[in-house]
Amino acid sequence: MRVLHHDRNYKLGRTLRTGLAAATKELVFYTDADLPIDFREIMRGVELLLRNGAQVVTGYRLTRSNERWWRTLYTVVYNALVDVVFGLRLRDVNFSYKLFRAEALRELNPTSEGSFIDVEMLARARRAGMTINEIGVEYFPRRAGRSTLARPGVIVKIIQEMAAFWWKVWRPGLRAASPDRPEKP
Ligand SMILES: Nc1nc2c(ncn2[C@@H]2O[C@H](COP(=O)(O)OP(=O)(O)OP(=O)(O)O)[C@@H](O)[C@H]2O)c(=O)[nH]1
Ligand SMILES: [Mg+2]
Repeated sequence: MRVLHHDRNYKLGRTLRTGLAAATKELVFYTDADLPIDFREIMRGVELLLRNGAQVVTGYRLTRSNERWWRTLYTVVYNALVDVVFGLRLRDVNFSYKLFRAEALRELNPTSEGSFIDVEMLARARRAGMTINEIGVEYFPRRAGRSTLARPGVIVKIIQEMAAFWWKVWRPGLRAASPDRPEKP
C-alpha cells in the first residue's frame, strides 16, 4: 500500500487525479475509503470489463432505501442534468465504483478540481468512443459524519466546472463529430 499526501487538502478532483496518476498496473479501480461497497464486488467489475472488452466499468447503487431522501434527490437531479447536457444515459454517474483500463485512463486527462471529476471522466471516455459498462452493486451509506457533496461550495464548484467543460471541451467536440461537416482529407 502506498499512501499519497498533498501539502494541503485539495478538492476531490485534484485528489483523485493524483491517485489515478500514480497507478502502476493494467487495471485501475477507485472507490471511497469509508466502504460504500463490499470490496469483493471489484472482481465482478473486472470480469465484466474483460468479458466485454470494455474500457470503463461504472457502478450504480442497486438500492438506496437506507439513505436520506435528500441525498437521493441530489443524485436524481444531478443524473438528470448530466443526461440533458451530455447525453451519457448512465444511471449513477457520481457513484464511487469506477474501474478503468490504465491505457484508457491515460487518454482521458481530466482537469476538474472538484466533484465534477466523475462526470468529466465519463464524458471524455464516451466522446473518445470507449465502451462504458454499468454494474449494479449493493451500497452501504455512511453511518457517521456529514456528506461532502451536500456542501454548497461543492455544488457551486460542480456547476462551474460543468459549464466550463461544456463550453471549452464538449461543445467544440460535438461540432467536430457532426456528420454534416465533411472532414478535410
Ligand atoms: N482529499 C479530499 N477528499 C475528498 C474531498 N471531498 C471528498 N473527498 C473524498 O471523496 C469521497 C467522496 O466524496 P463525495 O462524492 O463528495 O461524497 P460523500 O462525502 O462520500 O457523500 P455521501 O454520498 O453522503 O457519502 C469522500 O468520502 C472523501 O473521502 C476533498 O475535498 N479532499
Ligand atoms: Mg460517501
